[in-house]
Amino acid sequence: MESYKHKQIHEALMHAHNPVFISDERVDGDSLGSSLAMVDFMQTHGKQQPFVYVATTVPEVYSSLPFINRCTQNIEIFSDPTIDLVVSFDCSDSEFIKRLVALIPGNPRIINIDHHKTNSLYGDINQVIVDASATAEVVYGFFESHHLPISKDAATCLFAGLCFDTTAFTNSATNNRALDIASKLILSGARIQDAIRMLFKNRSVAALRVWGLALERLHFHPDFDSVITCLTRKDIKENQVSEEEIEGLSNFLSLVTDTETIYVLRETSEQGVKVSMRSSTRDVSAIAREKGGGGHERAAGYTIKNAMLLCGENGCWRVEKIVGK
Ligand SMILES: [Mn+2]
Repeated sequence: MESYKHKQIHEALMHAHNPVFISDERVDGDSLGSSLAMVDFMQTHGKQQPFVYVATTVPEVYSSLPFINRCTQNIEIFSDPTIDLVVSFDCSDSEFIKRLVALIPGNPRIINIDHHKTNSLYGDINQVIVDASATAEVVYGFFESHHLPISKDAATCLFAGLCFDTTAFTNSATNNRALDIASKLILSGARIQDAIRMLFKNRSVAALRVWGLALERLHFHPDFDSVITCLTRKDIKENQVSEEEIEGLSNFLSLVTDTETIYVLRETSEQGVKVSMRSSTRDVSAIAREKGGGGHERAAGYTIKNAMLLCGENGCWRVEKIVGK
């Protein structure tokens, strides 16, 4: 089934006149790496390099990724009636894709390439492999099933995706296949130092200070039956760090703590509380799905709307709904 779908994807890409790629709403190493590797495929096969639509600015750390200049935040690209194919990468949220596709005057086919357990299979072709460690692994499978040589650029993109989603081959998403593919990508010339730098060497002192606040507040919370910590909008504002800079805190905590399940609660700029969960034993994607979020079995999240974080007299933090909303 998997290789049959790869064949269908290959045919659709080769026959498309004007395809557009879409990276997940949350732009990260995997959504970018997997979509840009596919841009390389298009170029190698004599096709025009498609645009990769990104919902937010591409973080500076990814600026060295090959084909990054194909990323655009210009939503106007969807008004082109000649678009006949849309390919989404690493995106489990069907609403996000449907909203964008609705802007296209024509009736394009949708290919959905992903590995999230919560993916609702919204595409005409759904290549969603939930035990893949990253969407980059699924895209690697595409190259492999067609015996396509992987260029240095494509290898670098795919390696960045794998490295991002496995937190440099340390988290529970790391499996034999991820390591096997990584070694093959290195043989194909992947620039591994670039990927490592993207992942780790990008925290400002201010961002680490905010992480410090989160470390101080770690405590066991009986309601969640987990260790939790939190960051308020004030913490983020006072230290002048972007939300993007504090992403990765939950990955870091789950890497270095000896607890099974960790929740990181963070006030968002839109009066909500974003809950990010990591667990080595529980299926947190089920909790996320129940609350309208998404993710993987061991790493998932959701947002509580119209809520804020409050610190009680006992030093324990709790989520408080904003009254009147
Ligand atoms: Mn991913």
